[in-house]
Amino acid sequence: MRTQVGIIGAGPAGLLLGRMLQRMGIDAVVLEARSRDYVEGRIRAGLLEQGSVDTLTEEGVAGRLHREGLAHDGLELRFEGENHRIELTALTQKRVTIYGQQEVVKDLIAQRITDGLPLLFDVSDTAVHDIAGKPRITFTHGGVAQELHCDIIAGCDGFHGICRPAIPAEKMAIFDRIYPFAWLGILAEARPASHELIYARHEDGFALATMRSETLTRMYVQCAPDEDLAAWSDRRIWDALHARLARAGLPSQVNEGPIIQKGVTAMRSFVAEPMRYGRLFLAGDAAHIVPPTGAKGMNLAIADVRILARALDDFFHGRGERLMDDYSRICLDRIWKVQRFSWWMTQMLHRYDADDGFEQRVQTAELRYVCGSEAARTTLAENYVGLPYAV
Ligand code: RFL
Ligand code: PHB
Repeated sequence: MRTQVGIIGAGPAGLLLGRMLQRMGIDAVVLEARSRDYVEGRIRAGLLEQGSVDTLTEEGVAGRLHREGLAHDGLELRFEGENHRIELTALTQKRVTIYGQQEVVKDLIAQRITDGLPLLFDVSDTAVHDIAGKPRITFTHGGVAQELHCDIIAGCDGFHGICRPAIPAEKMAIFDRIYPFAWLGILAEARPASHELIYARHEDGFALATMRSETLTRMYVQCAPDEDLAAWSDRRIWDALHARLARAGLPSQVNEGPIIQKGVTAMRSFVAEPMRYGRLFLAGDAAHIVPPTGAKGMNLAIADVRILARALDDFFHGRGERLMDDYSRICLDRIWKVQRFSWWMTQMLHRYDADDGFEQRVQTAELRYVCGSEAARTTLAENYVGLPYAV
């Protein structure tokens, strides 16, 4: 087989890249290790920046997003039993939208299948070859070994994929922080606690109340990185949520309901530099991970792909390699700003076990400063709704 761009991974990065290339008249084949059901059912991110919504709209894949997504004009910060609203839209003229990552993925898959474009699920033994010369991808599909020749390989295969490790270690610098805590996340059939997201700092640890719809609530509580899920009965989870999201003197807003999914998410900041080697380009989680506190992972994947698609458009349409050569630099400028924001939100809102009270007082002071200063609220808001795109 032969194509112009071999895309490895059908997450938000790979699927959106496939769609953008299609509209630019560039051929691509998307290869995915998992089944369609698995990819469409994987519960992950839920919050889209304004720019991500605009990008999906421009690409003609946002019909359902506009019907079912929940647009938010603010968020709530809760600490010391007090609630403070950050007016995202009043401060930035932008909004964020709650729409599950798996819904974005479903919409992109449906579009690609409707358009009759190649998207192979359940591929195994994927490997990349000659990435500095004439690249090839080998894989097995339906029990048959296959070879895909391409001009460019897009490594959109997430943090545990095969593309990043295919780059010689001496050609890449890795920057990594692992946090001493994780998030225990639940999806429950219950009304959301509030119509906006609540980020809470409490002496027992962080909690976040978010949602997927008016009837499906998504909540997270800080837990140990090696947490045993069996130690968290439904009762213990609800009690933790009531306590951590409490407002002094007011009844709990947390609505209980059947918990239909539970999982633990590790917290990490990770960047691989540069994001290109020869004809292999990395995009999304394949190149970087942020802790989920800033709600940035999927948005950053979309931002990478916007630049990669433009660079490939220039390359395949005779406008040269300048943007391809600049791909990594342009992406990393945004990535490090987003790393900083995600790290800052994380360290301001989580409990550090070794803390002797100093950290906690600094966190409270920082939260009070943020809530009390319009300049600081604006800084939080403009990062949260999404920084402007470079190109
Ligand atoms: P993905 O989604 O991991 O997709 C990579 C795909 O590649 C496939 N793959 C392979 N395919 C073929 N051959 C191989 N050898 C392969 N190896 C892997 C995988 O099966 C997979 O389908 O990466 P992508 O596209 O870069 O997208 C990144 C996002 O998924 C991720 O950053 C976000 O989910 C992070 N995240 C959040 N991001 C946000 O923007 N807003 C949020 O609110 C938000 N909340 C979250 C999050 C992530 C979380 N978890 C579970 C990590 C909340 C949580 C709890
Ligand atoms: C989510 O809705 O799952 C979500 C929202 C905001 C975050 C993280 C996760 O910061």
